[in-house]
Amino acid sequence: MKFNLQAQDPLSKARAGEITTDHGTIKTPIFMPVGTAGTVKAVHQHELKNDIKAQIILGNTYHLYLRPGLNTLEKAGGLHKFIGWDRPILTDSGGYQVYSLTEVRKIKEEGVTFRSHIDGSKHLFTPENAIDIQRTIGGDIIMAFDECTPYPCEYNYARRSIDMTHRWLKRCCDRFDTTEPKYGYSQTFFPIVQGSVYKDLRVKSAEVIASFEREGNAIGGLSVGEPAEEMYAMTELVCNILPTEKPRYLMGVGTPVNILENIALGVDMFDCVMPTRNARNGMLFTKDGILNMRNEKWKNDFSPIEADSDLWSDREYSKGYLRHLLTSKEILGAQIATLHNLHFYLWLVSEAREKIISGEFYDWKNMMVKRLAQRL
Ligand code: PRF
Repeated sequence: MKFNLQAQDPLSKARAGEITTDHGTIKTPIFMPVGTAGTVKAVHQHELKNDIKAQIILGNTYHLYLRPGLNTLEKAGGLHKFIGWDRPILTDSGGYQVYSLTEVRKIKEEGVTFRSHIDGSKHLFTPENAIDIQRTIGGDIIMAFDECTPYPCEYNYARRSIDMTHRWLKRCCDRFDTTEPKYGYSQTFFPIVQGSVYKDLRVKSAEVIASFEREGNAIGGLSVGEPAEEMYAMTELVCNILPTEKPRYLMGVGTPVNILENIALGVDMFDCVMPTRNARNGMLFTKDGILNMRNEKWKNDFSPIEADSDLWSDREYSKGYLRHLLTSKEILGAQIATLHNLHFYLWLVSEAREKIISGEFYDWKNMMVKRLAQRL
């Protein structure tokens, strides 16, 4: 993997760059649609490529390991081949999904035991097998096995937790550095900063993570319920410590406003279920604000979802029809709304990139932040 910094905004910490992987180049800042179980829900790979212009998508170790399982993924020749996607893929380590999806779990020094949310079967994730599993899935970028602390979190718990996450990181690196990719293209490994909302813990964690000198770095443990101002304060602190010449990935963030604010603080990569999940619940993100498509007020509005959009389905279908599909729980409603939201998120980050390159990012961001938060 290579990261090439191309431009920096003079009035903020925003940057534009290019990440090159064996599956192609990613122009940053970037948003990565979440394809948890080998599919970005309700979207064809063809649409991801041609309509949304996704440059990289995310997969989840936890889900893919449980189903279809490693045997199938290995026989298919890895996740890219299995799902028919030839651009980059990033996989999360499972070090978040086990905490958010499983009820019965036990966190120990060795790793985390948990029960499958599918059939109740018992499993153990360790730093070592999280790397082995991600080797088999075959993501271009693979993630450290960490503990994402909840919010709120006691200081002493968060302090002990980062120490364990750092010990786990050493074990992840040892495994990564002594194993090979399975499918002939290279994989890179990103460690994850934790530390809850405590400044000294974030500083310490960022310093430890930076000292591992991997090709990119991630920030975890945010957007877990803390106020946005606390999130920004932590991102700012951590971005000042993580090296400038490597990509920074803020995990699981966020709203369009969160994305712009964090770009301004120096973040290059984002992922979040919000555009896809909220689409299925009828929430549409637009340049002028947020629209609840289940609202009665759209019932007899036959104007296009977005008349000047360059997405065909935004021009082709009316708000009233989309409202009907969503309230009737028709599959096509989820498809149209998801396409719209992902297209918007990818537009937002590519526009941010252009503004960074042209030196207009700061004022544009402040103008957009006001518009994006409006409820229409
Ligand atoms: N760790 C991992 N994945 C994540 C997170 C984390 O802290 C978050 C937090 N927002 C989202 N996804 N491994």
